Amino acid sequence: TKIFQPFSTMYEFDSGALNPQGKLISRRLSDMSSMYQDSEAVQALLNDNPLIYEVYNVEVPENEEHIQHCTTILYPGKVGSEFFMTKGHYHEIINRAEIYFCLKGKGLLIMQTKEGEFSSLEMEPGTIAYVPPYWAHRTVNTGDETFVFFAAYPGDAGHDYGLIETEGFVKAVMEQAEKYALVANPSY
Ligand code: PAN
Ligand code: ZN
Repeated sequence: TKIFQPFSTMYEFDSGALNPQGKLISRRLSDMSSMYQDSEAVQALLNDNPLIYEVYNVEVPENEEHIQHCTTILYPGKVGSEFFMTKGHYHEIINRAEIYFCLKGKGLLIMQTKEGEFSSLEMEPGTIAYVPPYWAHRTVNTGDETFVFFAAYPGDAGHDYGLIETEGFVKAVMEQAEKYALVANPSY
């Protein structure tokens, strides 16, 4: 057996970034334009193509021995009245769980199973959310500042975006009367 060397990473409290930054993933509106409800609002924003979120991912091997960990920085904003959000996914190995720890800002963690069960949890600094095995998960920035959370999950979990890309989530998170509302997604 090859022994892996211990190491640490610094979390930057102001920005939410990691140092060293690891593998950085950036997603703009054009990377997920079909996931928002209001296609006219999408078209109107596509020229600017806003940055919606970034993931700083500590690089460890993608196998069951290891624990993937990363921060997600989800910027504030809306597409029409739908809040900025992550793509969302099931794990490729669907029975792999995950822990989210909110560090900054506020948001909503929405989850669903393939049987159509739906659940949501509010996140604020200090909230530790548990995503159990079999639940797809997406985060939504429901505030007006940057929403940041740390995540840890089994090394071999993988990400399956396919079903979410075609069907979406059971509910969309929209702004209504200066609060958020969960609205049925007609294409689910
Ligand atoms: C998170 C997510 C991250 C970005 O680290 O991957 O927040 O969201 P999407 O992967 O849905 O674009 C996680 O759940 N990892 O398993
Ligand atoms: Zn995940």
